[in-house]
Parts: sequence; structure tokens; C-alpha cells
Amino acid sequence: MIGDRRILFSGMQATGNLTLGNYLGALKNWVTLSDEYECYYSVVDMHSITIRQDPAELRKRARALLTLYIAAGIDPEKSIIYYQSHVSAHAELAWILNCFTYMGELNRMTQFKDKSAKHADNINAGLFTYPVLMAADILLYQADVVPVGVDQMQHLELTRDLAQRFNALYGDVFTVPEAYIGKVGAKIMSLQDPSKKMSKSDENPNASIYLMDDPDTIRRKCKRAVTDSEAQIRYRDEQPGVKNLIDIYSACTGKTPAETEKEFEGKGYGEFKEAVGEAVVSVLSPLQARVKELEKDKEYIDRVIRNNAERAGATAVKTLRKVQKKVGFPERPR
Ligand code: ATP
Ligand code: LTN
Repeated sequence: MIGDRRILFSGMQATGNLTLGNYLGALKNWVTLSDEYECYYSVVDMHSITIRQDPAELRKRARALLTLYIAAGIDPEKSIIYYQSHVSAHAELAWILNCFTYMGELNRMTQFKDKSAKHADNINAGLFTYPVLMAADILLYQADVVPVGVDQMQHLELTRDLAQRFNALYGDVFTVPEAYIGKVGAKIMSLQDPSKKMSKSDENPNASIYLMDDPDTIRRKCKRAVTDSEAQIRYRDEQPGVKNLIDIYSACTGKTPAETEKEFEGKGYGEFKEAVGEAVVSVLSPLQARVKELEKDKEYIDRVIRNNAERAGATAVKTLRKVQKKVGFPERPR
């Protein structure tokens, strides 16, 4: 708690180009939540190097992601937007928590299994302890809530277990965080295979709408989206392609799926897909314009990076010092 406001922490990796799924499922909710909570939104660049990265590319993407947070409407004067690598307490707490995490717990993590299958030539220790660094991110700021996708629930459970384990040994040190799963746009599916989620690492570029796609590309991708031969615009599981387009349209226009169904009753897929394309363009075009505007103001972004890393660091170090004392590290002479 800060004053009467609860604390929220979340982060995103700067790997790949962000998709409409990332925006509707995460970023858009972050903006809304920032009115209600004391928010920390991190660009988790330390997590990114668990997979081999091109250094110049990583730096560029990290900055683009931080800029996007601001462009999406998160106010860096209120919320804290920062690079994880600029606050060294993350690494320090992660080390300590590593010593309280069992191999068996990490062995069960499905993301580790998936990622090591995908990158069989680089199954490094960082990939294995990735969830411990994530726990450190969250616990450093005594976060009450953590908005994440369902795929991250297992990591959040581990975070809670670690917090409780530590508290049981040393007294109340950490707040035990809760997951926050958004309702709107919770899972946007691939436009080419609606049984898969829309993902920034999809090999088929037509499967995902990227946040920086130009209007014609967006319209074309929507037009080519896989549907079915039912010829009716209904929100039901039997029509996953159509259902997904209804979700996208509803999330972009603020309408409910039922209202969208009604709006397009008796209309054809062609007309509907065009409307979906326009709805996406009307959300992404202003976002892209704000990104371009912000990119011009290098000093402003630099200032945000510097100030917010300081603000985050000041909070993080308080928790870290408490933890260091609890585990028995020598005091620092003043
Ligand atoms: P990758 O494809 O590389 O696994 P990703 O696109 O799934 O990446 P993450 O970095 O894992 O992206 O997720 C960032 C945030 O975006 C998370 O909160 C996640 O739940 C959300 N998110 C990702 N894809 C979708 C989607 N298709 N629909 C809704 N939310 C999504
Ligand atoms: N693992 C998350 C990103 C992430 C995160 C966090 C999310 C790293 N640290 C702390 C919430 C809280 C992902 O891949 N989406």
C-alpha cells in the first residue's frame, strides 16, 4: 500500500514486435489500472537475455517498448516506467530467492519446458531460474496485484509460494501478491489459426497484427482472416475465427460481443471483416502517431528513464536491505 492505494507490478519483454494481442490483452488494461493502483511497469530486459539476443537490436526494442508504454497512455509522472536492468536490486534479490527455490519447483514450469524445446542449443541456467527473477521483480515492490496472462499463472504461484516460505522463516517481509486476469481482450487468437493465440513469435506474418503495421496491412490481414462456411456472425465456440474477430472488434470499439453480433446480424463476412479492419486502424493509428511524436523528443524519454529508474531503485533497495538483514548479511557501516 502507498497511502490508500494498492501496488501493482507488471512487465513485458522487449523481444519481437508487439501484437494487437499484447495491446488488447495487456497494455490497454495497464492504462486503465494505472488510475486505480500505484503502478510499476517494467521493460524486463534481463529476462530477455535468457534467449540469445542481438545487443543493438535488444537496446532498440527495449526503448521502443518503453516509448510504447507512454504512447499507450501510461503517465510516467504517476506510474513508474523503467528498465529492469537499471535497478540492480532485481538481480540481488533474485540471487537470494534462488537459494529458497527448489529444483523440483523450477523443473515443473511449463514455460521452461516449452522454451528449452524451442531453443535446444541454449538451455542456460537463466532460462531455468527465469521465474525466480520474475518473483524478485514482483516482491521487491511489495506488489498486491500482478496483471498477467494465464500463461504466467504458474510463475505467479511460485512467487506466492516463495513469499510465504520466506515470511514463514523470517516474519512478514513480503506482500503475497495476487494475479489479476483481465476480462476484455484476455486472449486474442491468431488470424490464420484461431485455435492458437496471436503471438509475436508466429512465423506467419498474416497471423498477427503488429502494433506498427500500416493501415493497408491491417485491413489486408483482417480481410484474409480465417473464418468458416456458416455465413453468420455469431459469438460462439463453434465459430472460433468469427468469435475472435468479434472479440477484436468489441475490444477496439468498446462494445460488448452481444452488441457486435446484433450490429452485424444478417451481414456478410466481407463487410464484417472490413469493419474489423477499420476498428483496428482507428485504435492503432493514433497510437502510432503518438509513438512517432515521442520518438522525436529524445530528451524527454531520457529524462523519464533516468527519473523513474531512480524512483524504482529507491523503493526496491528498501525491500532488499530488509531481506539482506533477515538472511544474515553483515550490516553496512554508515
Ligand atoms: P511470445 O509470442 O514470444 O511468447 P507473447 O506475444 O505471448 O510472446 P509475452 O511477452 O509473453 O507475449 O506477453 C506480454 C503480455 O501480453 C502478457 O501479459 C500476455 O498475457 C499478453 N498477451 C500476449 N499475447 C496475447 C494474446 N494473444 N491475447 C491477449 N493477451 C496476450
Ligand atoms: N514473464 C512475463 C514478463 C514478466 C513479468 C514480470 C510479468 C517478467 N517479470 C513480473 C509480471 C510481473 C512474460 O513473459 N509475460
